[in-house]
Amino acid sequence: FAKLFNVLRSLWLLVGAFLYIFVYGSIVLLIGWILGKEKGRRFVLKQIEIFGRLAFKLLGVKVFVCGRKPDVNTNYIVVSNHQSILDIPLIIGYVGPTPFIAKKELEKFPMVNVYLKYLGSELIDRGNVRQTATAIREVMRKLNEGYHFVLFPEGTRSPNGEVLPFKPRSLEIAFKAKVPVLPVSIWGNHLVIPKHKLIVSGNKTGIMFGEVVYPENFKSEEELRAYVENVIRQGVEKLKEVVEN
Ligand code: DD9
Repeated sequence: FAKLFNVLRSLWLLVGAFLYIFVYGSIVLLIGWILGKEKGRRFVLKQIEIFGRLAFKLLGVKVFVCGRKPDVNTNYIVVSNHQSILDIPLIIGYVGPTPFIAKKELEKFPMVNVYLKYLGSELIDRGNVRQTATAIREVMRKLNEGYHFVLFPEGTRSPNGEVLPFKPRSLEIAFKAKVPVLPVSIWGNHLVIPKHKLIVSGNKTGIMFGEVVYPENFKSEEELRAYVENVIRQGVEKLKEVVEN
């Protein structure tokens, strides 16, 4: 019976995602355009945040939120572990509608790519040195304008949810721009929609906020990276207990 339920949920994921992201998503963009620049942008961003939270409700997944998002009176970079495509709705729903620094491959997802761009995301083609340099310059420019960003320093989704080693230099942008880092730990999304699968299975997930980290307190990117990685790993361990019990 549980298997049948999961198959039905997976079908629902495909149909629901299409209706929500393509059909409703187009209507939202149209209303945003009609409302005009500022009012329209506020409306669309609110809808993106609502989508982030509703995605879990519609899939029948309970979200445990540990800790409160700390108040930071400047812009920051959200640094999170990465397990599943569901990390994107989880972050936009519970951290806020924030641009992503992500792999160029996400450009392939119709409509999602429109929304990623709408948020001001920078998609990086890691095989292309020149494009990467331009995208990083753009991130730096937007950080100076006060944008927040989300970054997944493992560089890929972890297949079993365990935190992968952070890629060397992955926190260089935060270190160079001296922008506070908001560590975020995720546990459970990899069970709901695992990497390379569209079968919905688990029904619990969680997100935990760590204390804000200030890059100016570190001598090098390596030191900052090791510290943040450790905070996120500890967060994941605590979350496992909350989500799995
Ligand atoms: C109102 C539909 C919102 C769809 C948002 C997709 C977000 C991807 C970043």
